[in-house]
Amino acid sequence: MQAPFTRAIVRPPGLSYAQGLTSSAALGPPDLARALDQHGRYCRALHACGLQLTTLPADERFPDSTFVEDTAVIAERVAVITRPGAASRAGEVASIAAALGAIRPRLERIEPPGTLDGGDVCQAGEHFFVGVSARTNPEGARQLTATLESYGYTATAIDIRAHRTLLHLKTGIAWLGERCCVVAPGFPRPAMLAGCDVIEVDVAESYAANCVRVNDQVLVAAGNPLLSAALRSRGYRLCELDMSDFRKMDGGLSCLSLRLQ
Ligand code: CIR
Repeated sequence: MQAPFTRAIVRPPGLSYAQGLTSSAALGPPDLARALDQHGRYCRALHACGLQLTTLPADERFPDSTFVEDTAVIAERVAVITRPGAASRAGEVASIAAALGAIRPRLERIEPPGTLDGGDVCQAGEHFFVGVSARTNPEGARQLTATLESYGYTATAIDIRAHRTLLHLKTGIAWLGERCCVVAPGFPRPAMLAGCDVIEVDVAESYAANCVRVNDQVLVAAGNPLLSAALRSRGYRLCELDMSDFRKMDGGLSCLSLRLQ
C-alpha cells in the first residue's frame, strides 16, 4: 500500500495561458478567470485531502507551466526531473527542480537525447507504466525505467503513439489502488492489468479517465455521471471538479499537481 500523500506542488495559469499547446481548439479559447477559479477549487480539494501545498508563482514565459505534473516523476524513494518533449516546455523544469530540491535534496534527471513528460508515467504501487508517446521517446522511457529499477521499483513501457486521442499515458489510465483502475475506451491493456478491476469509461466521458486518487478521495472531472456512479458503487468518495478551461488546453486533473508522500 502506498504511503499517503502529504504535500503537492501547484502553479496557477498565467496571463499567457491561452498561448499554450492544444489540439482541442474546437472547444474554444480558455477563459483565464474561469481557469483561475477552477485552479483555486482544485487546490482547495487537495488541501481537503490533507495535502500541504507549495504554490509557485505563475510563469508567463511558459504558457503550459500550470501543468506541473509533466516536469517531474515523484515516488516515495525517488524524484526525477523530466525533459519535456515539447520544445516550448523544456524550460519549465528549472523552477520545479528548485522547488522540489528544497523538499527532496536528491533529484535524478532525464538526460538528452531522452525526452519524457510526467503525464506519461502512471504509478501502480511498486510498478510504473511508462508511456512512449509524441512527448516521451523510447530513450526517455528507457532512462526512467533504469532509474526506477535502481530504486527497487519495476516498470514497463506502453507505446501509445498509435492512439491519437491520447496526449499522454495518463490521458487514458488512472490507477486507483487496490488493483482497481480507470481506462479510456480502447486503451491498450497491458498483461499486468489481468485480474484487476478495470473500469472502462464510456466514450462520451473519455476525458474523465484522467482522474486522481488522493488519499481517501478520488478527484474526478465533473459532468461524467456514468464514471462517477461506477466509482461510487465501488465505495470511493468523490470530489467532482469543473475542469472545462483546462480541458481546452488538453490538460486533465492529474497534470495540475505534483503530489508527494
Ligand atoms: C501540453 O500540450 O503540453 C499542455 N497544453 C497540456 C499538458 C497536459 N499534461 C498532462 O496531461 N500531463
